[in-house]
Amino acid sequence: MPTAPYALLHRRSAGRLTNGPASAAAFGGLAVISVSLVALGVLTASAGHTKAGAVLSANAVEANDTCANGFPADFVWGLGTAAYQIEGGWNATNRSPSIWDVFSHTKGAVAGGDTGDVADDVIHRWRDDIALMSELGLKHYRFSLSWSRMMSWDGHSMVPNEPGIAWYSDFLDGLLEAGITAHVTLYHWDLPQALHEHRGGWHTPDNERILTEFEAYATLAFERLGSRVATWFTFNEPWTFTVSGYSAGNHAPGCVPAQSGRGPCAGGDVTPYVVSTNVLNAHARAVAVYRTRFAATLGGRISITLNCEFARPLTNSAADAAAAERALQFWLGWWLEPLLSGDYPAAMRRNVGERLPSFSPEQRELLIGSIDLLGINHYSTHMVRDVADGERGDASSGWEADQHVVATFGAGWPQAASPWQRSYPAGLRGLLNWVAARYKGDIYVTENGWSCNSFTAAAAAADQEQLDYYTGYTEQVRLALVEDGVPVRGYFGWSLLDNFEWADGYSKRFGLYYVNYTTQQRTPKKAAAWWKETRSAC
Ligand code: GBH
Repeated sequence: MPTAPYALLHRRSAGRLTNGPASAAAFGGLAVISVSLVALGVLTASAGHTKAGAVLSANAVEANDTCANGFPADFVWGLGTAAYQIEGGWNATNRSPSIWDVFSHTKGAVAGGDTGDVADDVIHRWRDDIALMSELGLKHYRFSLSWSRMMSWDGHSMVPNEPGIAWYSDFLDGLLEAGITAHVTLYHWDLPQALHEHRGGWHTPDNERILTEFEAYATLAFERLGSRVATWFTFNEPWTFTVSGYSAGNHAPGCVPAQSGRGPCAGGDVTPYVVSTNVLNAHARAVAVYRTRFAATLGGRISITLNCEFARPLTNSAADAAAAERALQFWLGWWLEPLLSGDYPAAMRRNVGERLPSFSPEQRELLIGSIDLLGINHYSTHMVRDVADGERGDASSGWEADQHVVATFGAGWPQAASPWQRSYPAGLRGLLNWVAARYKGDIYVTENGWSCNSFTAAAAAADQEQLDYYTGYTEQVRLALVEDGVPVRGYFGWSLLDNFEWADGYSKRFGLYYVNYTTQQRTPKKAAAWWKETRSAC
C-alpha cells in the first residue's frame, strides 16, 4: 500500500486546512537554590526538578535508581491542559474575550459550532479535578493561564484583573496542598481580543506595543503566582498558532495568505514570519525579566514549548533526505535556532528570502540561550519528499508552500480520530535525538497523546488504542534516554481531561478521563489506570 495522501486529508480547499548548543547562561537557573519552592514544600513533589543533579548525563543513571517502569526515580511524569480548552467560565472572574472567544463564536469556524464558553467547567469544578489528579497519584501538572482572565483592557492597555488572579492563586494553593508541582504556560493561544484589535497583536511588524504588553503580563504572573510555579513556559507551540492562525486560517484569528486589503490579516505570505519574530522577541523579553528579577528568589526555571512532528525521508534519495531535514528546520528550527544562535535557520533564509525578518543585535543577544530547558510537544511523524520541478508542495502559498516538501504518512500506521495523527512511536525517539544534537540542556516532552477513537464513556473506559499509544511512545522516550543518552527528564501526557480541541470542538478526545459534556462527569479511561499503576508509582 502506498503512503496515505496526508496533505489531501487536511485540506478543505487550496491553502486551507480542515483540522483543525545552549550557552552557559541557559543553565543559570539550575545553580540557584530554590528557597521559596523548598519552603513551600514544592520540591518534595519534584525531586530532581530544580536541583543541579538534573543535568547529570543519562548514562550516569544507576540501576538501583531505576523504577519498575525503567525510568530513573527522579523522572518527571505529568499531565497537561490549557486554559481555553478546559476552564469555561467565559465571563466568570471578570474575564474578557480572547481571540479564541471571537473565533469560536464565528459561524463555521469550529466543528459543531462548539465554543469554550463552558468546556470542562474547571473554573467551578477545580477542587474536584485536583482530587481527580490525586486519585491518579499525579505529581506534576502543566496548565496555562488565560491572559484575559489575569488582566483586563482599560481602553489603553491591559491592567491586573484581581478576581482572575485570585482564581489562579487559589488553584495553585490547591495543587500545592495536594503535593502537585505546577508547570505553567503563559500563552496557550488565547490573545486578549483587545490587543489583537487595538494594539496590533502578533501580526504587526516590529510591534513594540505587543512586546511591552507581554512583558507586563509575564511580570504580573511571576510576581503574583511565581512562588508556587516550578517551570514557566512563555509560549505553547508557537508553530501551531502561527501557521494555523496566520497562514492556514483554521485557528484564531483565522488569517489566510490570500486575504488582501485592510485589516489584521492583510500581510499575506509575510504574516507568519512577522508573527514568529514578534513572538520570539516577546519570549526573550519575558525570560530576561524572570532571570533578572525573579529567578534568584523564586528558584524556578523558564523556557518555551515547541512542537514538531518528526520527518523521515520518503525514499533513499538525497533530495528526500534533504527535504526531511528541511521540514524539521521549518517546523522546529524556525523557533529553536533563534533561541540558540539568534537567527532563523539557513534553509528558511534560502526559501523565504526577504519575507523573513531579521533580529537586531540587541534582540539576538536576548534570544541566545533564553531557555533553561526545552519543552517538546510531539504527536505523529511524516514521511517527507522533495517537491518536483514546478510543484509548489503542500500548499499554493504560505508557510506550507515555503518548505518545498510534500508530507505523507507511512503505510499501516494506526489512525487516530484526528485525521492529522497516526501512531509511529519510533518517531519520538528520532525527534529527541535530532533535538539533542543541537540543544545540550534538559529536554521535557511537554505533550504527547492520542486522539481517541472511542466516543462513549463505556468505550473510552476500555480504550486499548490510547493505552497502546502511551506504552509505545513512552518506551521510545526510555530508549532515547537510556540507550542514546538524550537528556530527557520528563514526560507530560496530553491530556488530563477530554477538552475543547480547538477547530475540532468537542468532537476529538485526548483525555485520560472521558468527559460527558452534558453532566460534566469524568470517567477514567483504561490508560488512566495504567498511568496510576506504572507512572505515578515508581
Ligand atoms: C497540541 O497541538 C496543543 O498544544 C493542544 O492544545 C492540543 O489540544 C493538542 O496538541 C492536540 O491537538 O496536519 O497541517 O492539518 C497539536 C498541534 C495539531 C499541530 C495538528 C498540527 C495539524 C496540522 N498539532 N496540526 S495539519
